[in-house]
Amino acid sequence: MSAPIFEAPIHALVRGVPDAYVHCLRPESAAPDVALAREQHARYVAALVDAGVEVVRLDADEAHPDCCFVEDTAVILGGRGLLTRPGAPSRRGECPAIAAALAARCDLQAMREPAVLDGGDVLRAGSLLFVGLSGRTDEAGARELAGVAARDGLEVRTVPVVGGLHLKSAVTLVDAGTLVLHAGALDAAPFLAAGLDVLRVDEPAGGNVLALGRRVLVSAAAPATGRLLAARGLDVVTVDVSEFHKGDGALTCLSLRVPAAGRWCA
Ligand code: CIR
Repeated sequence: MSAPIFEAPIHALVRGVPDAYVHCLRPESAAPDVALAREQHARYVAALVDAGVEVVRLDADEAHPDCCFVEDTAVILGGRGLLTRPGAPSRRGECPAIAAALAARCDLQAMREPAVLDGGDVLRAGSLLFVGLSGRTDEAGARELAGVAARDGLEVRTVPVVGGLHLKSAVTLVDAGTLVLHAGALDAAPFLAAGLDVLRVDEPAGGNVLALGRRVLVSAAAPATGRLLAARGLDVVTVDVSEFHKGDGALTCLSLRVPAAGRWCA
């Protein structure tokens, strides 16, 4: 069987920003402006559409202030996936609506208590799944994912996350064999050991970019990262997600991406 090809996702699930977003889980920082967050969300969705991704939109859920950060609620590996048990108890109620929306697109297995895992802690690079052990994801969660992933021949490798919310707060995929990593936030050694190229950047928001094939979305808060990736020939699109950074989120968090059959995506 030939290895799957890295490509832009075919579908992406997004969820609206509730009024309650002002009460999202966040560090001690300024409260987000919900109206501006909605405008930024609309531009983020437009960037996905412009990249050729078919977007599936779910309504906001006022009972769940963090519901727009859909990435944390599932890990999609193609035809198969894991419905997570998010590390923050207040977020677990986000999952049933996600399960219903994904039911027709992939075969989802639900995680069992007491394991916890957030999708923001899962970084796929080819046949490897790096799983961040963070304040939201534990060893049992990594084992649950490993069980699902093994059926597709994928291997889980755990990585300690000491600063920051999630693994992907600090490191994300740029292309099939390259990562961008916020230097100082995370040790590059596990990724280098896997044969990946690692581009180190100094901007905190630069560690989280969203690769959609050759196109890469980069936060407006990381202009030097955008220039670095453009110089490598990538099609960089800058998206302002300031109000999601205030909620400890970034570009990947705002969508759940589904690859086409026989493909894999960021
Ligand atoms: C949380 O603390 O759960 C949200 N305020 C932010 C989640 C960001 N998600 C992500 O990085 N995948």
